[in-house]
Parts: sequence; C-alpha cells; structure tokens
Amino acid sequence: MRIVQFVSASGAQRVGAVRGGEVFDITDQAGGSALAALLAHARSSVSADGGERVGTLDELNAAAQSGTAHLRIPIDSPEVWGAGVTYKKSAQFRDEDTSTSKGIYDMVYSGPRPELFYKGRAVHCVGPNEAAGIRADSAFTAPEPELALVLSAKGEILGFTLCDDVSAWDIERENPLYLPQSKIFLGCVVLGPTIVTPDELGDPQALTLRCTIERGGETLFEDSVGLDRIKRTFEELIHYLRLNNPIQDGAVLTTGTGIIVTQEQALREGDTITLYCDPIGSLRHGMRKLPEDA
Ligand code: DO4
Ligand code: MG
Repeated sequence: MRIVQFVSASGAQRVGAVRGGEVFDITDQAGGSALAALLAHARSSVSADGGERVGTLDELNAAAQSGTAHLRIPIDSPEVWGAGVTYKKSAQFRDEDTSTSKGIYDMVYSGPRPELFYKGRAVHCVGPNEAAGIRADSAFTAPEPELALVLSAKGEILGFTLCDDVSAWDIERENPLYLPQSKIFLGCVVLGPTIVTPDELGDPQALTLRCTIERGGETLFEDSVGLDRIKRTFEELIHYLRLNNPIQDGAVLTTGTGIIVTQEQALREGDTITLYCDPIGSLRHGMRKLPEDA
C-alpha cells in the first residue's frame, strides 16, 4: 500500500491510496488517518482498493491552493527521532568540521551503540511543498535527506517515507552538546510525500535517494546515495530506540544522512529542496528564515 494524506478541494483532511500514479480517497475504509490505515494494513484488515479518484499524485503534489486538492504531511507523528552518523560520509564530514572533540563522530559510526536523538513532534514537522525553518540564530543550516521509518508502538515498521532532517550545522559545530538546539526547531522535519508499506517497498537497500537544491532557478547542488551504504540495520536502530523507552504508534525514526552539502550551499530563504526516492516519490519543500519570536 502507498498512502498519502491530503486536503480535499472543500478543505477537508482526507486519506488517499496511490495506485498507478493516481490518488483515491479511502478515508472511510482507512479509519480517518494514514496511521489508522497503516496499523490496520499491518493486521491485514484494510484494503487500499476502491475509493473515489481525486487526481494524479503529481497534480496533488503541489503548493496548497484553496479549492484544489493537495498533499499534506503523510503522518501527524506524536514523536520523531533521528539516528545519526549512520553513513561514513556523515562521520568524516562532521569530524573534519568540528573544532572540539575530534574523532567523536567516528566513535559513534564505529561503536556498537547508535546515536539516537529526539527530533520533535507534529508541531515541528511540515509536509510536501511547505517551508522548513532556518533558525533565527543559524547561518549554516543544511538539508539532511534521509529514509524514515514509521513505527508501531511494538516497533514494527509500518511504512517508509522520506525525511529532510533539516539541521543547524553551525550550532552543532560550535559544540556537540548543542545538538538538541541544532536539531529541534520549527520546521526542522519535512516528511512525505507518500508512506509505502514494507510489502510494497521491497528491499530498501536497493533504493537510491537523490537531493537537489535550487536557488533563483538554478541547480545549486545535486547528489545521491545508495541506501545500501547505511551501516546500521533498521532492527538495530529500532532496538536501541525502544530500549526502556516506550514509543507511541506513529513514531517516526529517520535513519541518517549519506548526503552532505558544503558551507557554500548553506540554505537560504526561498531555496527549493527536492528529495526523490522511487517508489516513495518526490518530496519538495521551501525554506523560511524564522523570526526570533516564532
Ligand atoms: O550527530 C549529529 C547528527 C547526525 C545526523 O543527523 C545524521 O548523520 O544524519
Ligand atoms: Mg540526520
């Protein structure tokens, strides 16, 4: 099953199933939310068949416009967690650029225990075609394009989506103990566009994740990573996340970045970031500089 949440032309929040590039409204059979549909699907009790056709996924994957159906965030997550330094490139870059405690990222990459951090809850998250945040006190905020897991309280993987773990790298660099401030702020998580269940996704290691940054109509940055480059298994990450730490149905765990931008590509208000991974789709979002009182 490939599932989306969308706003209908009349402004109602709905659930859709994506079949053959088209979105069908399955709100009633899905139990009113993507999470309810995913939980029911995991128990084999929801069918993604039927439903009224709304439009193509491409038509819905556009900026919000009143009177027109458009995608919204695919899950209103009660808790989002991040895994860090799960790709060698992330460890190397972070150790090079941290003036203090040289080598700590390599210790995390190589150590038996993964780095896991709290990333926020629904209020910190935005969906497709919305704007992520740049903290008022950050001059080097970067995208971190990642594959994210949607989990049940029992730790089952209900589905896969894309996540931009937008992060204030200058604050992390200043001192690694400032990590929570570099990671948690308004619009620090972008999720979407769809959630694909494990039976439909196949082998995640066979996927490639791409990212572009566009500014003023030009492509400023372009890179991709094979998801087989990740060092940790999902089971390992989920095990440590749930160790004496009960999670709720719909918790999201984003699995780390293997794509690293340079300081010259520090995000600015008005940039457009696109993450793409088949079959999850294309997650496009803007950026806005947050005022101090936001
Ligand atoms: O240790 C800092 C965060 C690392 C991270 O978010 C990543 O590797 O994706
Ligand atoms: Mg990250």
